[in-house]
Amino acid sequence: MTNLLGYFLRILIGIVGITSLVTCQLSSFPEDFKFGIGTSSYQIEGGWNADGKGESIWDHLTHTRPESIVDQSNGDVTTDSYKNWKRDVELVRELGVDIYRFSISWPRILPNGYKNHINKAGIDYYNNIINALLAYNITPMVTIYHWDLPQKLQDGLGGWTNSEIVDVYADYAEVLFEQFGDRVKMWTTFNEPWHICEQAYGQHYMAPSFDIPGIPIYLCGHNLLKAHAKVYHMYKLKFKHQKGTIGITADITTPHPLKHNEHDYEAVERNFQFYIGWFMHPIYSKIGNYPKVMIERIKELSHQQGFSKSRLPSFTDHEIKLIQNTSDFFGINTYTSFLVTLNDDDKNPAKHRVPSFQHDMGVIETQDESWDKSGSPWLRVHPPGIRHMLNWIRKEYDNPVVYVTENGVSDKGGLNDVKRVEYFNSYLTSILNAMNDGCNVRGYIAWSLMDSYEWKAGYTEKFGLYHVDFKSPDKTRTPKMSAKVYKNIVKTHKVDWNYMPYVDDKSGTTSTKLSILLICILVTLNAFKLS
Ligand code: GBH
Repeated sequence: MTNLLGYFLRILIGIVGITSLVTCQLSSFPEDFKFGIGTSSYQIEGGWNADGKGESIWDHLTHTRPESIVDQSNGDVTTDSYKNWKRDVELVRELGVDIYRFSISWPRILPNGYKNHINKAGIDYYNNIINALLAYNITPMVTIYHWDLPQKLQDGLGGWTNSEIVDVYADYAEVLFEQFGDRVKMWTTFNEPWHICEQAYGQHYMAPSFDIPGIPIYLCGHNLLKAHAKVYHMYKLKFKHQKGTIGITADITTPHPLKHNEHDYEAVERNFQFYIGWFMHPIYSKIGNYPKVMIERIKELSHQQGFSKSRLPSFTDHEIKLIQNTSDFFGINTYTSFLVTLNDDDKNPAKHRVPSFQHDMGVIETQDESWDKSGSPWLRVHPPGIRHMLNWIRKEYDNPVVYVTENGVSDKGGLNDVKRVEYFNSYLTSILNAMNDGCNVRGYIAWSLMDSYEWKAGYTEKFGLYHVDFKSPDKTRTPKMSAKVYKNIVKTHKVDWNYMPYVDDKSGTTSTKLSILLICILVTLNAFKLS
């Protein structure tokens, strides 16, 4: 009897051993999966007024209202990538990635915003970067707009709230296709429309930092979608011969139900629609237009609030058709998750201002205190979120081609960034799970190449795989542990939990790993022998 029990126990342990070995095998990304690394112009370039560059809304905000930045800093110099671009291309190459995702500064190309004056030095700057990347066989993925609008367009037009911006943006994009399109084959029209509109016009957050909740944000979104579609069609017609792809990148903090009841599931769905759907429903859904829940809620609330029409503008049928199917890939940025519940009382101003985006959505967002903290107050580590989010996109939009265009975590500094390594491993594992669920994820772009200017948080939050010594004259870059691990992930197409060897003090780690392996092998062999 005891013999029999021992016999079964051994088989059981053997099975566990084999399964763990097999699951290791499955956790690898397909051969043609693309890995990349990302940055954005204002965050890394510096040279804010060098060689004819015009002022951007971020130059303006940080210069005129430095108190609105946590450490009163600005991006005047930051990592000085304007001067150090060669070094930065080398960093990208060191990582071995397929893609470098960076953005072009509109006022560096068109100092006044308009195409009547093109800044030659700006063109040269990006040409140099693009050519250097291609020489190393790295694909440039260019974001046309990552938040640094020419200040002249803000002052003169009211930025994204004026429909004039549609044509002006299209002119700017046309200059980029003309100048760089022979070599750049991956374009993104916008990085994070939600931030461009809600966080910039609806609250004092991103530049131009207006605090006019619930009204200009929807004008901004409307113009942005039209601008996106206009540029997409121009690219596909006039620049067809360039044979490139063009998409858009939205962002989301993945919502999960606070409690498992119908009420909170509705909050999850509404949250997805207000963040992702606002911009992606018009482009990706079969019926086009804004999500039904946004149209209905904003119309109803506007009416209750005494407005003569909905604060959410409406598209003509022609416009709806024009915006549909205008993205070759679905870009998504994500960092963290929310727990959500419905705001029971729609008229409850104590919870949300009236009117406002948050009040229109009618959802209360919190985070689980048990989720690991990062270097940013808004970012807690919750890896299952990304799988949940990718599956929502799969089901909602008929499984489009997806690129995770940003994902990463912040800390307060240091080279032994174990938490960042764990973050990448666990989020990538969650993406693999999503791919096993059937999600069509084709690429992953880690954020960010190096520590840089983190918008309102200034230099107080670090997202880089490379450390930047901002005090040194040449802004010295040094790889963190995460750079070495990510390099290995890119090379092997597998997550890498064996990162301890990258720590300077690695006493004991190799022997621990060897003993675990030995035990696994012995147990497996033993089970085989007995059976
Ligand atoms: C990305 O967007 C940006 O594309 C990138 O430039 C940036 O460096 C990266 O994130 C890291 O932040 O709770 O009110 O403080 C995500 C933008 C900006 C999302 C800050 C959360 C905090 C909102 N993030 N925001 S709040």
